[in-house]
Amino acid sequence: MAAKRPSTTSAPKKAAPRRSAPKPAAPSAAVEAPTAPARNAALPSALPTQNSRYLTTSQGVRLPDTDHSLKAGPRGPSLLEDFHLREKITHFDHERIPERVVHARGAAAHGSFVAYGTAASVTRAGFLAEKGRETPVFVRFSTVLGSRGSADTVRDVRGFAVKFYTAEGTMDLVGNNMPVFFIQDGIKFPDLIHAGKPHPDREIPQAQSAHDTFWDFVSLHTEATHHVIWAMSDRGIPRSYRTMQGFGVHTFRLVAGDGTTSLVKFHWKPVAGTHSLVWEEAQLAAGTDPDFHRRDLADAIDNGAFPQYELGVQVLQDSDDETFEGIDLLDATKIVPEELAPVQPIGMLTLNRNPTNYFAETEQVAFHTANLVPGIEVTNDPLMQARLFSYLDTQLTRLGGPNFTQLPINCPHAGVNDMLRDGMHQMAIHDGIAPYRPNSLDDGVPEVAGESEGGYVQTARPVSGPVVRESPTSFADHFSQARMFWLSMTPIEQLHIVEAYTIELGKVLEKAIKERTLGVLADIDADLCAQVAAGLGLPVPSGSPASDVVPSPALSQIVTEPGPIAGRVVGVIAGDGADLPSVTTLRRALAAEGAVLRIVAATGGSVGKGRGKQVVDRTFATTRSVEFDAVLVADGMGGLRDVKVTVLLQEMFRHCKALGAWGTGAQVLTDAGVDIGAPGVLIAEAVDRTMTRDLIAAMGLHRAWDRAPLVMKS
Ligand code: HDE
Repeated sequence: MAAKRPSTTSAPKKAAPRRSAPKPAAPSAAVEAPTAPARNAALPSALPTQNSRYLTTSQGVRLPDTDHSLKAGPRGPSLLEDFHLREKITHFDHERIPERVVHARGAAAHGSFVAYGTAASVTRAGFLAEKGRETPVFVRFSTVLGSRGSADTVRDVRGFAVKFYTAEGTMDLVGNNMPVFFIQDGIKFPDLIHAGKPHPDREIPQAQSAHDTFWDFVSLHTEATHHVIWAMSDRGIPRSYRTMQGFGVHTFRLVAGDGTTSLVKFHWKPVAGTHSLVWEEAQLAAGTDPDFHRRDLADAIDNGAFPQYELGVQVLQDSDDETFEGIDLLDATKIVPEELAPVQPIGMLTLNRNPTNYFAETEQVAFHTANLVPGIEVTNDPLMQARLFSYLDTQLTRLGGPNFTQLPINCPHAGVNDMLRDGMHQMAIHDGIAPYRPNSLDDGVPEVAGESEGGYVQTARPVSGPVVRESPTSFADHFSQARMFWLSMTPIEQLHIVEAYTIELGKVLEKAIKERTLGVLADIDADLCAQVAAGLGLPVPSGSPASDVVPSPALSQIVTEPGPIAGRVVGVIAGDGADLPSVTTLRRALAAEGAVLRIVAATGGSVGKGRGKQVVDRTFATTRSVEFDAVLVADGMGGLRDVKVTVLLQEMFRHCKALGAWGTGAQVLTDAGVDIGAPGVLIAEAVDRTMTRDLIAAMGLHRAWDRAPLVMKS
């Protein structure tokens, strides 16, 4: 008999359990408790997959060894009868599912939505209308073009998809962080995405629009012009998912209790304000921390700085021509300026829990634009109509069959009795013998529900017209709202737009595509066109921009009053000789605002001695300026010379972020070539009330844009 081999895997040291660690049932020599309690209380079911203390096969057979395959002798071949080896490897081989065709890269969080009750006059959807009603939600943010492993901070549109688990059934609001779209008719979506994705020959570039096929398509297809200028603006590089607006994009039809209908546009407004990165930061982050947005979201929630977004609606009259002030409400390339129709707040979304398992929740969540509840209906927007087909269809491939609504993350919280049966991965054990209607054998159940019983009864809307492949003539204006967007920007935002077009087109190889795009820009604005042409070294074409465009100041992101700083991060450069008691004072003041302080030092471990000792969060080698919203140098660091610190401080300065020092720390700024008299550079003798107040205010403004001319000069 072969001697029992000792395991070569040494027992791991016990680490402190993570919040999401599995909690196995109490050990028992013989029979264990049949099921563990569901760990994820918000999900209606959690299968018993981790309810044994012992390692088992998927059939529940306990295993003595998972490090050695079964072999004919220690040096012999592996045996086919090793069911554990075969199961382990086979399952591993099938661990991946197809990534989403678009929006593959995402991050998500659980939370809840609380209605203000203000929507009661326009919709009978209880989760919007009933004051104080709290509805669980799952929200997934994403980029559009990149693959699952691509960087977060690329220039792109961001997805903002919200699943409301309402008592009347699941409602999905699958929106973006920009209120318009590149195309007016869903039939063009494959063309748009084929143009935006990497070139099919070499599969480059990844997660970028700065390449020939994208600009070829959008310059030939001018209805994209409005969305493209949004993507080239600061909106294309958000600071955080927490600081991003969201939009339903399409016009929806809301139905009130008395049957009256209105047309609405949905808006999510982040309580933390709408803020962006600057381009150099976005690029640095893509390299130094490709998970920048994913990490920021998870960290903020872990730190208790729960991201919040207020839901609002622009309510417009449901008229025969579905038009408001000359704006065709079925055209997804148009917005309704907030100055013409104010956004009326109807509820608050709070994200307060990170997913337990990325694959089970964030990857397997299946949004669908046709997931609607009574009181919310679609319109004839031809972009929206195509989406009503696409999302269910895509889930069939991505999730391997029609039963994906049984996955815990996709399970409605409302009662279900759907008569859908069988299919791949059927997890339910349905009762009864009559999954059809009418039946008498299962007591006539399920019954159908009329409007008064909460049934989804579509508003009877008249439809008529010849069968044609045509767009309404009102869809023909492709430039006036792009011009409105341009004219609504402040000078610094306009500068960023010019830079973005110049960089993107600078990466296009075909001269004809650049020239054609300049022709498009000329129809937006002569100045914009001239500046981009100058950057590209090409002649300036003439255009005919619309003359009667009124700007919409609500489109600008620049704030003049400080906003909240919850979730923001302050780096303090410190060392053994630093004034650490003041670091503690500062940490407390920031914590009171929901912000986090991180000590940055030459080496890891801790700084200081005895009771004043503080843990080092980052070293000069492991951090980069993108991690911080503000950086301060502590008193006592006067003699510090380190090229990485110099780069860090220069980047903070260049990106117009708050930076400063107290006491001798100011010397480090001067040594790094930072102009300590520049806007947003805070120099103080000591950490006192004035200093912390100024720091909080500077971060609340997001950037010291007044510094921009100095930065450009240098
Ligand atoms: Fe999507 N879109 N889309 N889309 N979309 C998908 O569905 C599609 C459109 C949006 O986090 C896919 O489950 C078509 C507009 C988001 O899981 C797919 C058309 C808007 C997400 C699909 C559009 C969006 C998707 C890929 C033109 C903003 C990610 C995987 C008719 C209002 C949701 C999937 C998540 C995902 C199709 C246009 C937003 C292929 C055909 C307009 C946020 O079904």
